[in-house]
Amino acid sequence: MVEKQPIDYSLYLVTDSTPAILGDKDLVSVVRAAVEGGVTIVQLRDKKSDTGELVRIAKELHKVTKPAGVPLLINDRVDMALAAGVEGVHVGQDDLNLTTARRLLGPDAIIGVTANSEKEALQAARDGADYLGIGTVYATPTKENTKSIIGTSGVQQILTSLASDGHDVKTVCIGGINHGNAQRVLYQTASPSKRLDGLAVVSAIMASNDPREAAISLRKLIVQPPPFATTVHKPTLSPEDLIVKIPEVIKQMASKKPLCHNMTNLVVQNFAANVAIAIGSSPIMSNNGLEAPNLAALGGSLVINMGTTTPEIRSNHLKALAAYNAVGGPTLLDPVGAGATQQRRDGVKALLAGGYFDVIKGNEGEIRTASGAQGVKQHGVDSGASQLSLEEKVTLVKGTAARERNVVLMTGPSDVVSDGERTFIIENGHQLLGEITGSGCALGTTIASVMAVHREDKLLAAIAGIVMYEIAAERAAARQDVKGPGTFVPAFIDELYLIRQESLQGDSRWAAAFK
Ligand code: 3NM
Ligand code: MG
Repeated sequence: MVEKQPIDYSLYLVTDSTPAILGDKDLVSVVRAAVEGGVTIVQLRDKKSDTGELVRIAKELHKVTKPAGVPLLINDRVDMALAAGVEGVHVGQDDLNLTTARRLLGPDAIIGVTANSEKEALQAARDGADYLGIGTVYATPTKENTKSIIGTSGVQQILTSLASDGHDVKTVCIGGINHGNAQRVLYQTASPSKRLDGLAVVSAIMASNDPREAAISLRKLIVQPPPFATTVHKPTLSPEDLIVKIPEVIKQMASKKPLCHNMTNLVVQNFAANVAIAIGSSPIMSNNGLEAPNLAALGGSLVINMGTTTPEIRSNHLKALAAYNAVGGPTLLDPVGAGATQQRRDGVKALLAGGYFDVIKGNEGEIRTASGAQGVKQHGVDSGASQLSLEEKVTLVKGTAARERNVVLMTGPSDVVSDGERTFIIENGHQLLGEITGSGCALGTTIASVMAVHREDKLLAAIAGIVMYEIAAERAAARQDVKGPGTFVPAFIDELYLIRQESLQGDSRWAAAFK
């Protein structure tokens, strides 16, 4: 048997001739420009034209794609692929089935299938699809009545299940992919066992005024990892290692005084800013997304705290997230009260779909909601009674971190933190932290401050932040003059400051209280 020529799926253009997307541009000219710009495969998708017209368009496009060595496929219509003599077809779940299409087109034709679920993907792979178009990733106005929106996590799940079923079928994903999310989608969809071979786009190229440039810049994005990608091997960390490394990392932070940009709620602005100063970072409290690009350029980190939510604040959060993601500035999400209201549930979804967070930090209800659990009931912003065993927490935190390819921290009497591979349970802290407002929020500020200087191992940065914070709380609570929450707050800020000073002087004994 002759092996098929390998096909490059990295930038897959799906055409659209509707005025809303193509505008008054000429379809053939747009495809020519896109091919010049580097699209590697093209699908003619036209749900409106008559058969004769469609065959004519296909032949025109083929004159552009064929000399460039770019395969041309036709959506749905096997008859037209045969009539126009193009390289293959793409069939949806409601179209002609794959086996019939294969029989009609022969073994050399490229046949792709739309897959929305693990079941559809496995079936198509078993039936011999050349590639799968996995989606819909994000809601998109380009396609009416799309099935479920599966996000990057849904794509990752499908890839994992294809790999465990032993398929090496090629894969692209589709739906709402653009220049702003291309790198992140490739990064976050990758499972340890299988990654996408490319991205399929309609409007990112077809609706562009400069389709050639749109294709060139997408190609550039696709071939390199996003600026926030963790590329280093993740070293194993023993508790003994941590006792040595934590004070070093804190010293590194306090001596560099990084900027920590907080988009936080009305209640904790002042407290979080004081905590930042005490630990040795430089806080800026700004909820204006328009100034985030300037701030991100200063090399600091970003905290997005959902404690105060309005539609306007959400749009500022998304702007700032994009600005920090673009330069690889570390970002932390604190999904305050995520399970309490529909607004907040939608908010956390929109933020996770809208950008990358290096760390997601929250209490049990918040992390469960962020992980996609249904029916989490939170009364206000407090965690409420715990519903998960420690074992279940570990599974959830680890799984969510692997899915998002980041660090997830669930705070509580035992804090559980994981990067999907390495998981720690931290037993430091004091119950007085639960008696004051904003202690969780300012922990986010602390972790983000550490991450701003220690980017090579974000799990270690997160652990260093937690441990510094919670040991300071233990030391404050142990003071003779601390009688309750009121006297605890100033003592706590003092202890954070003292731990910073000790670390700067190379005195690392404080970290021995780590447990
Ligand atoms: N198929 P844009 S989504 C053609 O989910 C198509 O199967 C989809 O357009 C699917 O890149 C889609 O403009 C449209 O978001 C994608
Ligand atoms: Mg179809």
